[in-house]
Amino acid sequence: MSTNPSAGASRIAVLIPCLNEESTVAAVVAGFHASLPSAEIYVFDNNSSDGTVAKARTAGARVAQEPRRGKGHVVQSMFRTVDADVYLLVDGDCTYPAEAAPTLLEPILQGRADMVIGSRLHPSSVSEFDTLNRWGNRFFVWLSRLWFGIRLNDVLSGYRAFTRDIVSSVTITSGGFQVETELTIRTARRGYRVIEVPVCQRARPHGSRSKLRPFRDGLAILGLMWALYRQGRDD
Ligand SMILES: Nc1nc2c(ncn2[C@@H]2O[C@H](COP(=O)(O)OP(=O)(O)O)[C@@H](O)[C@H]2O)c(=O)[nH]1
Ligand SMILES: [Mg+2]
Repeated sequence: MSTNPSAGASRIAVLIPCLNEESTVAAVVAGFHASLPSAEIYVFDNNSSDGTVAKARTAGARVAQEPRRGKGHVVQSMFRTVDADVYLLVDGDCTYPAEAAPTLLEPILQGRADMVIGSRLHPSSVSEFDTLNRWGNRFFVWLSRLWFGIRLNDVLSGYRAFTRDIVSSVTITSGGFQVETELTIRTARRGYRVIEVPVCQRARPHGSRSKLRPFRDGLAILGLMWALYRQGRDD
């Protein structure tokens, strides 16, 4: 069930979904070049209307295009097309610390975990959430425990590391922002070892806008969880 790639030989892929992130993508790519010098960095764009693609390329990322809009479609495309031993998924909005990348990867490289979630709601994290987001996250954490027995502090984090084994065996069907929840639940209930490390999340810089629409996307996450709950364990 688990892979144990030796740290030195592992090919690491940093996966960054981006839609109109021209103000931050270059800093994100540079941050991961600095914290993981041997990693290959991929930006997955959805036909952004701003300068995201040019900035990502100039910063040294490989840029891929996904025609179907939505973060989930982009993650499906990443899973299909990027070949690596270990994967690190992160937002392109400069809200997650690139310096934490080695801490997320270490348990995987040492063979102690299959997925490591950067938890913004860990007791020792200091994260800048708006109130709706914080309570939404708490609700989904509570529901994950109730319906799936998942004991984590943050099931929706966009910052996480995982193995090649997970990429090849966990099926993602979500097209939008349900993707993190689906990845967490399907991975945990297949018996993979999912752990958390605390990360601190900054607010988006001024002028940069979240693509999340809290009510619509919150309902979609609830719908996905209900479908997985009804479906049971045999997937
Ligand atoms: N390629 C692509 N990236 C997306 C899409 N929607 C969101 N993203 C990216 O996914 C990441 C997470 O989205 P974000 O708006 O930060 O959501 P939040 O962190 O929940 O506020 C960001 O890097 C976005 O640019 C999409 O439709 N296509
Ligand atoms: Mg974000």
